[in-house]
Amino acid sequence: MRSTRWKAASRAAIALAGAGALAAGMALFVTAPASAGTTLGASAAEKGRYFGTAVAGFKLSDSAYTTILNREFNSVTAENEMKMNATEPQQNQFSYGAADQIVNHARSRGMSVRGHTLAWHSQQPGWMESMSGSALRQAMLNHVTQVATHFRGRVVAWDVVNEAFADGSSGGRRDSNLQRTGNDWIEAAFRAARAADPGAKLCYNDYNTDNWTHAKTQGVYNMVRDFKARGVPIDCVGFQSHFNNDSPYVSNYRTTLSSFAALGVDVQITELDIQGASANTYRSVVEDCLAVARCNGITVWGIRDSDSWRASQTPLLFNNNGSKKPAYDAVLAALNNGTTPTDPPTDPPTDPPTDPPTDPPTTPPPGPGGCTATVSVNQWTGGFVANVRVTAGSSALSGWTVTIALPSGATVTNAWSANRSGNTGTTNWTNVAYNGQVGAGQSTEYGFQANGTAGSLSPTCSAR
Ligand code: G2I
Repeated sequence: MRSTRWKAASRAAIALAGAGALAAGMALFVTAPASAGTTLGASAAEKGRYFGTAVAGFKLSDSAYTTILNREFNSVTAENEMKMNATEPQQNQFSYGAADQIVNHARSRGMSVRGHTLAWHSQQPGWMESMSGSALRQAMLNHVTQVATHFRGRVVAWDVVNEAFADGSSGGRRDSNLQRTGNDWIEAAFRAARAADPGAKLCYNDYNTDNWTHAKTQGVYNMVRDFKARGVPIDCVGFQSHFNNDSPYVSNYRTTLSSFAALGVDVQITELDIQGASANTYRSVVEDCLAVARCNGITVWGIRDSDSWRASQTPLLFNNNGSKKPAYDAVLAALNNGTTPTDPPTDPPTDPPTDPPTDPPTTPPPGPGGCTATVSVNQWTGGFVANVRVTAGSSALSGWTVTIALPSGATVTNAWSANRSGNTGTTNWTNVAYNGQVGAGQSTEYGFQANGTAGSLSPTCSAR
C-alpha cells in the first residue's frame, strides 16, 4: 500500500518535472529516503535493533581494535570478564575491575551492555568446581545475586544461564555439578537475577539451537514454554549461532527465531561467527533477524578474525588488519535494505525529485508519521518495572517522546535506554543517542523501575 503510494507520488513528480517545473527555475527538494546508516550500529538502530560485539578487556589498549569497536558497534558483551571465574575467583571475594572497564568503555560511548554469564557449567572458579549439593546451589544463587546487583542498571540483558542443554538427540539437560543440584536450578537462577536487577532482560543462552529440527532446540523451546506458562521470569533467548561446517546455518533458522518469539520472549543472536565468513550466509542471518519483530539484536563474537576464538576459521567481519571483509558489506546492506514490507522506500539517488514545495500537502513521505507506545509491567508488592515499547508509524522516526502519567504514590527510581524528566505524576521520556532512529513500523524499547503501584498506564508517543 505504502510503496504503491510512493510510486504514484514519484510518477506524479516525474510528470511535474516533465511539465517544465525545472525549466521554470522552481526550487526542487528531494525527500531523502530513510537515511542509510554507514556503520553496523547506526544501521541496526534504524531498524530498532542493536549490533554488538564481544570485547576482550585487554584489547582496549589496542587503538586499531578500539577504532573499529567505537565506530561500528552499539552493544558490547564481555568475552570472558563477567564469567564466574572472573567475577568471583575466591568464594565471596568479587572482582569486577576488568568487567567494569569494559562496561565503562561501552556506556561512556552510548553502547549498551549484554551480561555474559551468571551461571554456567564451564569457567567456574576452582572453589565452585569442587562443590555440590545445597552448598553449591546456595553459592550459585549468591553469585547470581551479587553480580547482577553490582551491574544493576548498567546491563540491559543478562545471559542468566548458559549452555545447560545436552548436545545430541536427547533434548535434555547437560550433566553438570549445577544440574545435579536439582532440575530447578535454572529457574532458581532466573528468580534470583530478577530480584537483584528487575530492570534487566533475563536470557537463556545456548549454542547448536539454531536448527529448528534438532532435539536440543526443541528441548530449550519446551523449557522456555514451560517457564512462560509458570511465570518463571524469562525475557529472552540467546542463540549463540557459531556456524561452521559441523553446525552450519540452515534455512529453518528464521523458523527457530520466530517460534521462540511466539512464546513471548525476545530473541537475540548472541555470539555470531561463520566459518569462512560467507557474505551470503551473513546476509541471511541478518535478514532472518530483521524478519522477526522480537529479534532485537545481533552480536558477533569478536571484531577481527585474529580476535576470534576460532581465528583459523576466519569467521568474522574484519580481517586481521582491520579491513572490512565482503561479509561486512553484506551485513551492512542487509541492515540498510531491511526486508519488512513496511520499510521506507530506498530508491537510489537517481530517482526523480519529488513534488515541488508549492505542493506541500502531497509531498512524500506518505502516510502519517508519529508513533505509538505500549507498556508491560512487572508488579510486585511496593514496586514495579515497566518496559515501554515505542513503535514508529508509517514513517521512520528520528526521535521520540513518550509521556506517561504515573498514579500518585508511584516514583521512578531508575531508568534505562531513555532520558527522563519527572519521576512522579506526568513523566516525559525521550530517546537516547542510540535508539532515536526507528524504521517505519519498527520498534525500540526502554524501561524504568519505580516504587509504588503501576495501575494501568496509558503511554502516549510523539515524534520529535
Ligand atoms: O567458546 C566460544 C564461546 C561459546 N559460548 C560461550 C562463550 O563464553 C564462549 O566464549 C569463549 C571465549 O571466546 C574464549 O576466549 O569462551 C572460552 C572459555 O571461557 C574463552 O576461552 C578462554 C580460554 O579457555 C582461557 O584459557 C583464556 O585464559 O579465554 C581465556 C582468556 O583469553
